Amino acid sequence: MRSPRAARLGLLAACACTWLLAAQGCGPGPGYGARPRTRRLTPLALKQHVPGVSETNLGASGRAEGKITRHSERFNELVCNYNPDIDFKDEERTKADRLMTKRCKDCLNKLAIAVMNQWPGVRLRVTEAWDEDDNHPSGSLHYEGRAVDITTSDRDAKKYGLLAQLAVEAGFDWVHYESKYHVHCSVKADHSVAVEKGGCFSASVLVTMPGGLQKPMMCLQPGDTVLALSESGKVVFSRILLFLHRDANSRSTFLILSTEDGQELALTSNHLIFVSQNYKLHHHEYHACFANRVRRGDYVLISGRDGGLCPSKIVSISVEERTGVYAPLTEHGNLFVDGMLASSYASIEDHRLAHWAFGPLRFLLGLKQLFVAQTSQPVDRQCVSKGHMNVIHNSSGAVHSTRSCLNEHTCLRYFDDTNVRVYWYARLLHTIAQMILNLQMFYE
Ligand SMILES: [Ca+2]
Repeated sequence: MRSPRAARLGLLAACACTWLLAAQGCGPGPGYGARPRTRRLTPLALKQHVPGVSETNLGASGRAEGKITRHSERFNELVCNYNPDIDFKDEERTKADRLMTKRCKDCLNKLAIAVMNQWPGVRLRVTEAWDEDDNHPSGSLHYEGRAVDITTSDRDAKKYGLLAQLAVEAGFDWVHYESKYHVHCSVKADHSVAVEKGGCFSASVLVTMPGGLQKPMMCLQPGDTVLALSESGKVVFSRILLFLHRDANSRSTFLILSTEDGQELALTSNHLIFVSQNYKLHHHEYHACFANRVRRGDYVLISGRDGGLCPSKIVSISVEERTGVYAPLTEHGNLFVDGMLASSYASIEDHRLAHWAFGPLRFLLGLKQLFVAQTSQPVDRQCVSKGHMNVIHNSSGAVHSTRSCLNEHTCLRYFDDTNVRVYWYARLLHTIAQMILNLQMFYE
């Protein structure tokens, strides 16, 4: 166990580093360390690997986590890939070449399509995936189903440099043109990716703007002010500083929390929300926990009609797949979403520590928004111009028509071009936090 003091000191060091990095640009961007999109395909050279660090580096596939055997508990982390567009060598006749982690399977399936597009009539071929026969050096990611060795179905070695580049594009976290006979690709552990993806709200959830207007999350912009809670427990308006994560196209599983008062909030299971197991009136008695810890009968805080706070009981929890993920960071580190008080933070189960660690960033962005003139916001005009005006007003009956109407229209199209995966500051803090904090604090 590391002490909270050590954790704070470590995160302070992280903040110091990020202050230096911030000088290089503190606006929303594609994310620190994110791989730039390559437009022209350049084949990898034999023995080249991308990225240029070692495979188990945090910036590539990350450390090995131990061998998985058929009898270990982690065996059920592996999935079988039955993609008919991929040839599996399966010389072991055990289907081991089809077994891999979910992330590995997703990348492989993407690559299979890219291969067919690149060379019509040629398919992707897997010669090795999960290894249960000790055929690799110790620490190999093949033992965890996180690595595959691939070729093309025609075994034309001249294609392998380009195949490696296609694998990079398909999202593998480390690709190595290892030998003239195959390309080796590997991925991060699924649970570490779930954390890195951040916790988010769905596109259609509503936030409350000044004047009582309600706006769908997908139309929200940095600089907008939304209903939030101050440290002293007052319901206030708080500025959106940026999006820690915004991706209109990403498909995720959301928990739908419904309260006895009719509110319904969709958020990912690793997002923090304030709850109490009992009916409590004071906001200090509500603690932030991962959404997947919320149980029926727990209480959340909702914004009352009189501008105050009131507890509301969770009466049902369901699961739904939705497209679009959004994580806005407000000045106060929280906001009311669909009337329920939720944190701006995710992945680490300590709202106060997260709010403190994001302090420097909030300060810088607060200054920036004060001094830089607000740019025009075409999306706002679009959202209210095409006949949506009637449904944005705050009336409980109008809420549903707002969602269905806006889903298909202009907001999504606008944000298609301005997606922010995970903001670089959040990504960096998370990497450093992984090194210094107790692992139990992380979402698994
Ligand atoms: Ca094999």
